[in-house]
Amino acid sequence: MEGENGVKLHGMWGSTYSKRVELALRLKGVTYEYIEEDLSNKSQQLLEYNPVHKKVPVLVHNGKPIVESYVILEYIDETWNNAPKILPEDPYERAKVRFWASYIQQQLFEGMSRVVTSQGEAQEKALEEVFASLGVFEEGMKEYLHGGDPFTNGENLGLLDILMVATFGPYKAHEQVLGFKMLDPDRNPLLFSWVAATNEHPLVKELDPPHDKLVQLLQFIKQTSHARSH
Ligand SMILES: N[C@@H](CCC(=O)N[C@@H](CS)C(=O)NCC(=O)O)C(=O)O
Repeated sequence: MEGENGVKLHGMWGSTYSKRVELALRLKGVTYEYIEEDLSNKSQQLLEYNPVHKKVPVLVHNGKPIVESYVILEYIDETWNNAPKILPEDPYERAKVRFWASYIQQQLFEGMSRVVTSQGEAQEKALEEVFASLGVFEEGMKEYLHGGDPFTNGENLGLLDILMVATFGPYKAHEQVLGFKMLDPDRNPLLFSWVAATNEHPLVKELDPPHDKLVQLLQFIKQTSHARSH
């Protein structure tokens, strides 16, 4: 059994959800032990720590598990209360950031997953929806991305930067697997330059999965979801 002290993270290298949590821990300067899970043969600890969903990421802090990436991000921000803060201090600003965080998850990430896992007409429809959502999001982010700061949190990564780069950071791998662009500099210049700048952040670079390995994983996800739907 794992010890009671310290911080441990059960994750998976290619998981956007795990990446969110790793970025937050590194941003706060928290030392943690990383445990890579084989999702086709999950560890006993993972099943015990997350009996409801049996998914990664799971953060274990002094022996206590915290699950669901978004919940973990807020836990990290509250527990390691040092700068940089991941969420704004002001309740109204925090509410707005949470609204957009949920938009990234529900409209962008889930929309993008539908594009990857569908084909033909269904894929075209899913893609149109993602394009429409990206347009709305581009407008919404104008409030945060102006005045020369690279990130929505100024010089530091904040919640929206973490979620956005975990979702769209590997856009080149997405393009290679799909054969078309979802994040297009002509259609979404602000979002594109934001993601490009975020990809250059040293912490993001540290966690960048190898492009070819990610392409293989995405191809596998695409193929297995197509096989299931036939
Ligand atoms: N809502 C969860 C989603 C986590 C999730 O879907 N994790 C995937 C890896 S990307 C997983 O563990 N899948 C294993 C399974 O479904 O059995 C979160 O935000 O943490």
